[in-house]
Amino acid sequence: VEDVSAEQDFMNLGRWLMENTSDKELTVLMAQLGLACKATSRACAKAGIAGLFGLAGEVNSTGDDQKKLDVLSDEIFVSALINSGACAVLVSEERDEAIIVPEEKAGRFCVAFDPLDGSSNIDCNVSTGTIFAVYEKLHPDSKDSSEADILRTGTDIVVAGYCMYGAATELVLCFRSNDAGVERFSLDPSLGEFIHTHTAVKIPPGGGKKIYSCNEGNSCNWDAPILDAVAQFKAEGYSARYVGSMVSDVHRTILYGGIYIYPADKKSAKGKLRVLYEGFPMALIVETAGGIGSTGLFQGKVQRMLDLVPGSIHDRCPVILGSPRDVKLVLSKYEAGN
Ligand code: AHM
Ligand code: MG
Repeated sequence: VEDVSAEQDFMNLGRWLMENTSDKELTVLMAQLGLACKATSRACAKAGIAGLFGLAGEVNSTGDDQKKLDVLSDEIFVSALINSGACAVLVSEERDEAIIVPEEKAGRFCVAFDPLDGSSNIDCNVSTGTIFAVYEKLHPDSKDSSEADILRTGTDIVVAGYCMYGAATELVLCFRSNDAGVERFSLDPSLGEFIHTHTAVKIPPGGGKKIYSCNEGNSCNWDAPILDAVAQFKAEGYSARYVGSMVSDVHRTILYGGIYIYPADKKSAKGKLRVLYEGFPMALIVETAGGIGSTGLFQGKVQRMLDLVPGSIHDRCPVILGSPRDVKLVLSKYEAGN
């Protein structure tokens, strides 16, 4: 019933943006991001037929082998964002350096993005996603732009979002200034439009449908608080669910409740996930939905993730996010250890 009414309402992304943002430049930028998500969705859906599975033969900024679809989706987003005329600085997981947009095409915003997250799932047709964070330049009227415009705390983000390329392609947006909060849009492939389906999404408080999500293959390297917390989840009858694509694992966590953990460990003192285009946008969305996003014990203290200041564009941080009850349980283990 909900789907039918959503369709009859014809609230597509374009109309939703026009009704909910007074900022024309931001509206154009978000429409271009939506278009790039649709192009990436189409590329993922056609990948087998178009010969797009497999490696591109390159290694990206963080040392991972690049897949053909990683490269293609990066080009899609860079081109869409530069041509929006709304961007000054772009940071992509797939590029070592930030892109400073030439003055004739530059605008007020900076975007950090992972164009196709969950690379290990590309070739076996398991869900992947795009994650992005939009900032406004420190000095919007200045012609000068640099990495400093984007190396800022997560609390400065203007819009955070992700797009999941799953059984359906779904776009989730969170405008910091919008009262509604976390908004869901579903791609209707026959219309080629994102249709608004849910407003003000809230995460369950936790402890209901009990799910913990982490790569337990790394547990031999975890610290005692993470081991204790996961042992307690199991003792309380939690189910394990782990896709290995952050977008899917976090999307499920927001909708069903539970916890998603990618901690620091003995091998990786900063964890695996990147601050600017993985940790921050997801933490802002989860917090806006009523959840908690933390780093756990990191750089000597237990921190709210959004308060970090990344030191470099590809910086990493540990990620612990989800329902308040479940995240608090993990944090209580750190407190008990102090
Ligand atoms: P990627 O950016 O190279 O795709 O890596 C990020 C992904 C996340 O989507 C996911 O949560 C995590 O890496 C999974 O890592 P692991 O395979 O170590 O469990
Ligand atoms: Mg990634």
